[in-house]
Amino acid sequence: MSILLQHLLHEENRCAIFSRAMQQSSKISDRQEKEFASAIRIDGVEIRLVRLSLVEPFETSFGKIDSRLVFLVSVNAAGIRGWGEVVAGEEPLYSYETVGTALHVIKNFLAPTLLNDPLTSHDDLAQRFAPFRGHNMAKAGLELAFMDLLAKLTGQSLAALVNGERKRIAVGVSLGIQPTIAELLKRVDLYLGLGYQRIKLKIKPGWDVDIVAAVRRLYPEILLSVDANSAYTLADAEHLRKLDDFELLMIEQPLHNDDLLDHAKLQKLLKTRLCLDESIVGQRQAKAALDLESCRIINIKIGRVGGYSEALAIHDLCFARGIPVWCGGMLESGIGRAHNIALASLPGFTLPGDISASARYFARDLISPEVTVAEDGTVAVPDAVGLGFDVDLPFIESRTETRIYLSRE
Ligand code: OSB
Ligand code: MG
Repeated sequence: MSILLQHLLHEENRCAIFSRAMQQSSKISDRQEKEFASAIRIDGVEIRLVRLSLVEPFETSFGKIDSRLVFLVSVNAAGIRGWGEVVAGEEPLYSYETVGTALHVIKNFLAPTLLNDPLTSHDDLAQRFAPFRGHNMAKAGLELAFMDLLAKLTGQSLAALVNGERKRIAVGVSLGIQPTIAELLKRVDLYLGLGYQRIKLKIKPGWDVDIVAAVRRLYPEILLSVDANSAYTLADAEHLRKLDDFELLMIEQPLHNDDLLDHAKLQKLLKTRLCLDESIVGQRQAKAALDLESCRIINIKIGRVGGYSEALAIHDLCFARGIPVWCGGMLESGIGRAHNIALASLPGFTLPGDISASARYFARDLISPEVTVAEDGTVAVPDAVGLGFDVDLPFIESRTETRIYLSRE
């Protein structure tokens, strides 16, 4: 074992590196009492693009996919490997980022900043990424890998590293647009039977009020929400007001991704709470949205906001203002999902997340054991070190379409 690792794993040093007493702190570095005694020297960054078929197509207002090109990033130091995932899609539909843009940005800009000089802290990593504008999903992928590495080097779970508290998290399922209402009802019935605590229906013009009415008629009591992925404009306000009749938990991202002002106008016209997803790309947008009253709930996705530090800052801001948050999903593989589970263990995550069982997405996941949802609609937060799941390398290898290894010059 290297001297660095021996040092980091020593119980006293571990406690010195991260103080768990500092709850409510927005920065990971504030949870850290001092810089690492020895800096972390990253030996290499590996990128793998892995094709996984979805168990069934997933359709939203912006498109339909039947597989994911999963973008895995791993970093290694002192013989230990940390894993992250870039959640970007193959086309710039949910956001401008794609697998291609993330590959370009990581390879040419982000990874070189980590490989050149040893890292002294999480803050150090954030400072190296800060000059680069946007590309949050690319930044997050690398940051997640670094966080898993950090958790492993310091002998703790990811949830412990971010001061997560919950042992189990409540989860829901996001149901795509279906060919018929009958097909949708079949899926609602299936997932409620499996225990899921909340059903989210993807909507778009022509697939909205009627389907919500049909689901509500059969299930008057369930937690039910809708997600429009920016399919409407303020001119649709009267139509969207019809959704007020169905006691929805929230309406997620009805309007354009960068329009906080129109969301604020719409929120004033509706009884149902609005939740923002696409609009919240960082803590400044979160603060602006709350100040403007553009929404009353926020969906936090680590990828969309650029990593854990930004996700934690949004969590802390919402927690302080009594705004509920929940953890969104991007049809991640188990590796991205493991990070979502750690994040959702924080106390402000009071609504069920889009963190479904591995089997809801893929015939076989990249981790073992796979993520499972208990009958009570909860997922266990692992307490093993790092991700808390084993990464299934042989299976990843068998599905890898592209592999790129970046090392020090
Ligand atoms: O808007 O929340 C969304 C999937 C891909 C892109 C955007 C979204 C979604 C989902 C699925 O709703 C959430 C999941 O189960 O991963
Ligand atoms: Mg959404």
